[in-house]
Amino acid sequence: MINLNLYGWNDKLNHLKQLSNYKALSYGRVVVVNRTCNEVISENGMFQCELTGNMIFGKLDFELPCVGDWIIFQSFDENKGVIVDMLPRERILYRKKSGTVADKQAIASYVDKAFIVQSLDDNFNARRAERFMVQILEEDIKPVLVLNKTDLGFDRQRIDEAIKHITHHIPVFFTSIHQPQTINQLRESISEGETVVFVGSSGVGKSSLVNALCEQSILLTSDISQSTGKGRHTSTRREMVLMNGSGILIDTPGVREFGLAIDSPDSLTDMLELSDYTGSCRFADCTHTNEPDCAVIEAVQDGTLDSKVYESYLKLRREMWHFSTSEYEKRKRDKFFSKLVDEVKKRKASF
Ligand SMILES: Nc1nc2c(ncn2[C@@H]2O[C@H](COP(=O)(O)OP(=O)(O)O)[C@@H](O)[C@H]2O)c(=O)[nH]1
Ligand SMILES: [Mg+2]
Ligand SMILES: [Zn+2]
Repeated sequence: MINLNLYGWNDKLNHLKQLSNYKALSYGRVVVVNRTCNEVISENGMFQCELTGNMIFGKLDFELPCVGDWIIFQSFDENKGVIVDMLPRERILYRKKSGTVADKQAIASYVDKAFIVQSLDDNFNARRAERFMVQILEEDIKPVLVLNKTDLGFDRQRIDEAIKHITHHIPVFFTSIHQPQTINQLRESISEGETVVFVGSSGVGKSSLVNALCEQSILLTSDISQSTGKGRHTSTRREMVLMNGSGILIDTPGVREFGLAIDSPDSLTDMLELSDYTGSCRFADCTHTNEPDCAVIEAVQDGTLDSKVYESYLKLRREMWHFSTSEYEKRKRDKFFSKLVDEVKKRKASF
């Protein structure tokens, strides 16, 4: 019998399960999502589960089970099952689907912490760290900045300076897979039953860190190919692994484009430490773009506020606004479709 508490199962989830029509069936957590079937860890081991037509029909992509979801399934073989229900989702990490603007894709759910991994070479980018942090905080997930590959040598002062405005909201770890004590420190920050998702560009060392934290090679890393000298990208599927006596780690393939799939830009000023200034603008509804006596613009002008942080703020805000309008458009569209369905039903009934 597998103890699902180690995978994050708790009283609250158990209560939610009792509300399902299928409460008598088996339950488990999605570990890997494939096109046609999901791997689910349950009290009786791993099951390959398909989705019922009802589960798929009428659902948008991001509403389908993702890694981390808790689902209820009917088992029909020693290790096969059909997913019949999904517990209400919490703390989901979304990413913008490539090609479409507002469509989002669920990366992982029931996430407690997100490790934003960057490597201390050209990959280090304070703007990208801000972007990840903002979205993660919006989802009530704790962001953690993991700056990896310290062994390559880096300018600590420059890094500290670049991230000083966000460190109130985000703990920072400096790691190297070649320096075990840095991995131990990271491991100690993860508690039992806690779900940690790793995000960041491809090649920064996410899979290597997961392997190092688990003290075994569970995931494939993109080691430099002997023949071409180029790195290979091998972790194409999202994977969830259990750490000995500790948390649950979810690796993701490189997420280059992490869209802001949220629609409340208000907290942005707080996250980027602009609230100190926004309170002193002349107008209460100041947009901090072209108003007279705008304390934010003044702070940029006199150098107390880094102009890069200000630009980042404007950019993220624009994106959020864009998203909220498209969400609104989408809801309008959904309403239109459900009306259409109602009318078709009515017409059918009158035949
Ligand atoms: N020097 C150094 N290389 C690392 C470190 N962590 C990972 N790597 C290397 O970086 C490459 C990409 O690692 P991988 O874990 O596949 O990155 P991912 O794409 O983020 O999962 C591999 O060649 C790793 O061996 C580190 O701390 N220091
Ligand atoms: Mg990887
Ligand atoms: Zn202002």
